[in-house]
Amino acid sequence: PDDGREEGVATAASKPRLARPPLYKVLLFNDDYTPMDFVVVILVEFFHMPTEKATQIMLKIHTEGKAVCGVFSRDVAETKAQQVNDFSRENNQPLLCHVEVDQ
Ligand code: TYC
Repeated sequence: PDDGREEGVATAASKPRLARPPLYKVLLFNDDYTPMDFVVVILVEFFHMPTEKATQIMLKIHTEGKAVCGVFSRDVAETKAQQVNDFSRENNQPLLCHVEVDQ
């Protein structure tokens, strides 16, 4: 969908402008082992969601297989996914967090 951002097109009448860098989605994936409460804690602590929204997103992942938890710059998205995966492994949970480019 059109997000209203200008393309980085230079014309004779305008200064060249750089297009804004792409955004990246951070997704969480369902599995059969990670406790629901653990996923809610992740969404509250790493994605700053209120508990009610975190619970809704966790149930969406549980029923649909995955959900977008946030959209960020590449650096922030990759750092967040790494922190979530590190935290999950430290707590012996298989929960998976991936980054993909926001089309
Ligand atoms: N399916 C898990 C269970 O039934 C809960 C779960 C939800 C796991 C979301 C991962 O990203 C996830 N305990």
